Amino acid sequence: MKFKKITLVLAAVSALAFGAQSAFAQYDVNENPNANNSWQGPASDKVALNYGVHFVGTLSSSSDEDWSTFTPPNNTIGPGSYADITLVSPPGYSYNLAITDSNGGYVAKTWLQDSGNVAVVRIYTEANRTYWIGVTPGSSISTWNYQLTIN
Ligand SMILES: [Ca+2]
Ligand SMILES: [Ca+2]
Repeated sequence: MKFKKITLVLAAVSALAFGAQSAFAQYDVNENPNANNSWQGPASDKVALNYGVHFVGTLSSSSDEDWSTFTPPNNTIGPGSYADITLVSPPGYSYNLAITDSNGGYVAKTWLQDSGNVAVVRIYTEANRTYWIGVTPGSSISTWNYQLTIN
């Protein structure tokens, strides 16, 4: 993620003021297995991801889809601002990583890596926009967790 200097200063001040509450802190969030986080499920059942969040989930069946939302904070938006989204599937598996807007529309993305169980895509971020990020089964699923992160 690219910052302007002023944004970095603001982030540092914010980190001092709010400590672990900073938007840039690293922390883990586990999927709620009882939530309907399919694409069609209610937005309230989707975890709101942010920079620095490690979302950990499991594809529990070949029809399970896990969708999260990502609304880039306004202080991270600027010319050329972007987010790199990383999906680490269980070893030996390669789950699908999908990114849409809230209407299911296409979001332009660049593949930075797609090898083995690691996929990384870059999207250019815009103000006041929510992205939907989906992890869906590939050809087979594992009982192991996958991890989704945004940097
Ligand atoms: Ca799941
Ligand atoms: Ca699900």
